[in-house]
Amino acid sequence: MLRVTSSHKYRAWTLSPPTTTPLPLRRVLTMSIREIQTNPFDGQKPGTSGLRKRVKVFQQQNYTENFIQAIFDSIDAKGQTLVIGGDGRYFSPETVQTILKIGSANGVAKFIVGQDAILSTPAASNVIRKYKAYGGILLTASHNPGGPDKDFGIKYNVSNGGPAPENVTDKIYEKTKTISSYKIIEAPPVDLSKIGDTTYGPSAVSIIDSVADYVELLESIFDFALIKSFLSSHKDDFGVLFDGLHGVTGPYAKALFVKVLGLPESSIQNCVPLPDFGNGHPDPNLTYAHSLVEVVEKNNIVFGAASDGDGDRNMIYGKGAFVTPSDSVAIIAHWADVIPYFKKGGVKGLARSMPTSKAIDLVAKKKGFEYFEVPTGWKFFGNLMDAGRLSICGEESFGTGSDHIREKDGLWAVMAWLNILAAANKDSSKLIGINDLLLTHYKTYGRSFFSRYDYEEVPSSGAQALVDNLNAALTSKSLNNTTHTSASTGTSFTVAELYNFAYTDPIDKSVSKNQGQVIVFSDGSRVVFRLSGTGSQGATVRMYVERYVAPDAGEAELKRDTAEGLKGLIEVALELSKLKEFLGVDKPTVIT
Ligand code: VG1
Ligand code: CO
Repeated sequence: MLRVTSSHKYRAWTLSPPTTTPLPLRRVLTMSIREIQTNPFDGQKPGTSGLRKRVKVFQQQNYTENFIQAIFDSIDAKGQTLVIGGDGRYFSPETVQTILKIGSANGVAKFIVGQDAILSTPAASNVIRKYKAYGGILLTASHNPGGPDKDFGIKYNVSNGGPAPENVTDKIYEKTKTISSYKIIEAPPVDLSKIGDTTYGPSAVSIIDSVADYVELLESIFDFALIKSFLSSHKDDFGVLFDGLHGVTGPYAKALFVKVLGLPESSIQNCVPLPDFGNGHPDPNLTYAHSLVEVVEKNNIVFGAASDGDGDRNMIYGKGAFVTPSDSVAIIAHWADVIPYFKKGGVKGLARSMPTSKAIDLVAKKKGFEYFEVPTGWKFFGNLMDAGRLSICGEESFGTGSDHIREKDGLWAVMAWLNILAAANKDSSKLIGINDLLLTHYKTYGRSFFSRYDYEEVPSSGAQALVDNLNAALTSKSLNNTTHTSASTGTSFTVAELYNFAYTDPIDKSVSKNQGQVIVFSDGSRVVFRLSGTGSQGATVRMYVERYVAPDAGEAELKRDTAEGLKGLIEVALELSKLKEFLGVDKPTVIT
């Protein structure tokens, strides 16, 4: 039961009709604001990308309300416009109504909401920017599974369209620790399925088409005419398949691939968003996007791609060809000038998250671009973009994007690849595919073999012990100059340096410490250990390994299988971190 602290907090609202054109769906005219007493919940700390917990946790009485009120207590949204979007996962429609009620009580003037609570993360970023909103609340746990027993998430984005920076998320967390009440209006639910404007208590609500603005944005970036003519002249030897994994990108992909590019319906699959993602794991990697991999292999599809639950990740995968995200962003950076957006605006700078391979650094060096290494999480790219110093960036976790918005963008990356392949094939008599582009790139820049091992939902104590042990070696320098030899390959690696990554934002000088333990070897190879900030239960340890091979290593070496190329280094990394001992597990949950 809701408890009202005192009756004088009731306030009647009588709305005067809008002064301009009457809104078509005006319905709620009188409402009252109530103040409900509540108690703080532990652990409402936003992680790498918002607050993510099990749905059951969010369903506890006042849990979601507290967090939403904490957002409003940390920002000044009075009289402002706020965007609400998300991947449509289980518990989203209810939460949209909660945000409308609490947001309205906190003085939000206007809400822009994606139809059926759907706006992909990149589309929401675009809508915030395009309509000059104050910020947005995104209901998503991204690639985490959805459904009554799975995950939900709430993320706040600021006016540049990007995830709130740490000073804002820290403030929200502080508020959640002391919250004693939240404000709410009593109002009937808004029909999220009907596009149009309505008044809602003291506020206005605008339900918008989830797809239109985003398609228009991509049309302004890529050479669609070139892509279209390339695809139509290669109907027989260049099959395309996009897999939405039942996440939010379905309707966007349908608009782009079928309507705009004129590809057959069979070029998209799993493109109806489902609240539980069809009971799948909407994460575009070789393990979870098996629905894509199987069909691509079976039907000899040259160009396949998939996206995650909220549409900000991507995987590029063609028949016998897998592009690591670290290579993908480097290749897009190398080919940038075939993309009209960069041809016109130029490339201002490049960046990657710390664990991402250094492939993009090599492109920056060769082309004379400024480049940056930031901590994990897209929020760190925003300041650089706003300052006009960053155009293209990426993360090893299947995140690629540019300064067209302030989130990573799955379908943008897919279109970038199609644009590049269309341009590469322009004057070629033989079809140039994904592997041809990769090899040419390696022959120019060398190859950074890269892989990530995830140990999901391990005991937090074991994860902490692993980190503590590395920190101890860091302080005592006990690992420095030690040489480790892989038993199976016989390769030796000597530790040159061990450090804990910290970042000072070049624009606002804010400092983010403790971003992962990095072991650098004398041959330039790297191993990074990091605790995940997006897991919803227990701890997840990530181990990232990278080994560079120079362009002149020879074709056989450059084309080697990733697992082969990294075998020795992985063995050494596991041995010197004592990972298996600390975590009590033998094998990673996922290898990407
Ligand atoms: C993971 C990835 C990180 C990414 C984040 C959000 O974070 O490693 O690169 O930015 O997910 O992506 P972590 O802290 O679990 O390693 V998404 O698509 O979940 O918004
Ligand atoms: Co995502």
